[in-house]
Amino acid sequence: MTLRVGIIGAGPSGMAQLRAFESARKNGADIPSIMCFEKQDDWGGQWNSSWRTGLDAYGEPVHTSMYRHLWSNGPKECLEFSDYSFDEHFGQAFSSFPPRAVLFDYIKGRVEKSDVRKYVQFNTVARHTSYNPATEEFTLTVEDLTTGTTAEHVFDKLVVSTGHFAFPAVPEFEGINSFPGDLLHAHDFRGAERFAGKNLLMIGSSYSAEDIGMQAHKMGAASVTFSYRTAPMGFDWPENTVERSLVTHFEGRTAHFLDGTKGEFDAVVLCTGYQHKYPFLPSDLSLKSKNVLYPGNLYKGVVWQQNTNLFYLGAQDQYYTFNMFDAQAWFARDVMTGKIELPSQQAREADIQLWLERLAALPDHNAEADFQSDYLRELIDATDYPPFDLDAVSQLFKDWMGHKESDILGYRDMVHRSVVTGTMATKHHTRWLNAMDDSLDRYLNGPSQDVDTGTLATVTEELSTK
Ligand code: FAD
Ligand code: NA7
Repeated sequence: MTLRVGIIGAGPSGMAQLRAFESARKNGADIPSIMCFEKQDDWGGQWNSSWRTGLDAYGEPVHTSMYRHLWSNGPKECLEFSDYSFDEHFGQAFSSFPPRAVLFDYIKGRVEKSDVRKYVQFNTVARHTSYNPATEEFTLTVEDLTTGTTAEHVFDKLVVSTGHFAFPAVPEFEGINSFPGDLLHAHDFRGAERFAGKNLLMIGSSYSAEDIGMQAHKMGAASVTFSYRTAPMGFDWPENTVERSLVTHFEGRTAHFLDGTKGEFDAVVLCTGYQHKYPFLPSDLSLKSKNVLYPGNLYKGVVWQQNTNLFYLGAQDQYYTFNMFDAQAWFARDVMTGKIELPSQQAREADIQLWLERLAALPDHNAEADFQSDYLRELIDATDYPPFDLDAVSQLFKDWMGHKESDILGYRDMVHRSVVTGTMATKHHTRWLNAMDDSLDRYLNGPSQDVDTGTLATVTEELSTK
């Protein structure tokens, strides 16, 4: 009987799984019967952003945490698909840190050309899963959100690619209940225009805090204060930006910090990360993890230890993104089809422990980038995913982190070379700090496109950098 594969989620990870099977089919392999379920009305996951917060039109939790004015926070050359380059998709060179719409277009382009949309049922949410060990079958209950109709599907293999930046982690702080200003989690942040002229407090010290804080600065916030739990980010911040220790409590608009200082704020953004949450899975199949580079219980970061018919994609914290999901999807595909034979449970456990020990000993961010590069190397070596120079990408990550150290507002103006095509990115026509129109057209076609909508300052900046 043909193998039956179910894929939950059609974000970049689920799209990678579809592409992996399509690539095998093109190479002459018989591929399984595939069904993919996506709760939104389009694919792209986080990149398919929305103005909505809270619940969507069907009363489902809004998935995306992305916002207007989001530009790639790492060089595009670090996430490029090795089987579908930026050159192939866009036919022109451009800068290294494109806005969301450009990357959304890129990831969609590859799967649109692969004719895999037919496998995806959109507006369909995974509700419940059960596994029958006797028959080794999953029964997945899904709901068509447009009709409210549920259906059951039976699969031999199940791929969980629902992401892990959609369910916010929201801690409690004494007195926060009475804070009279704007109060939100990063998940519900959609744009920093509302913070112009405001004194803003960001709790957290990772990507969301840094980027939303600098978005607010870009949009004219009066001040930005970061509050860290473990360690400050330590960047050379612009004026009116400071880092403080953790908030101990609030009194009205006043936040008190552990170091005894205090400040008055108009708005608070909780940039306190996300929870791994898989409400459609029973607890014995559900990954419990913090946001780490190597979650335990997944062999090669992909295969569920106690049930090797279950696969997770993209469950790691991410230096690499799209190309890592590819490497994982190719690996998962080959395990599913038997091309890769799994070692014993004990050997798999020993392998997981080796990675966890190495993770625990990583001294700094540079070592983390090398760690994830080595992880990709293992996956890619095991499959026919087109290899690319992982050491060169690791160096790109290190260069990028160095640029952030020297200029947190200017690192997105730097350019990097593709390891896939050798193409050097071109300097963007507008410095990130002055770029207010994030559309694909304006990004690719330049300032002349929006003279009538851009501010005078923006146009002047564009002309002076030409
Ligand atoms: P997701 O993109 O989260 O996609 C998961 C999909 O599963 C979604 O389409 C969702 O609707 C669907 N789904 C969820 N639950 C169900 C269900 N029960 N039933 C059916 N479907 C379901 N990466 C970068 O490379 N560069 C960046 O600049 C960058 N910026 C980021 C900024 C933010 C604010 C966030 C949150 C992430 C950012 N990332 C960035 C990382 C991003 O997570 C990855 O690029 C990528 O989107 C992860 O893909 P995924 O498919 O694993 O998960
Ligand atoms: P991350 O990278 O998981 O970081 C979460 C941050 O939140 C981190 O600095 C944590 O501090 C902090 N945190 C968590 N819980 C608390 C509490 N209780 N109090 C104070 N601070 C806390 O999430 P991000 O949202 O920044 O990034 C996720 C993705 O979105 C990422 O891939 C980006 O590309 C965009 P810690 O250092 O653990 O003490």
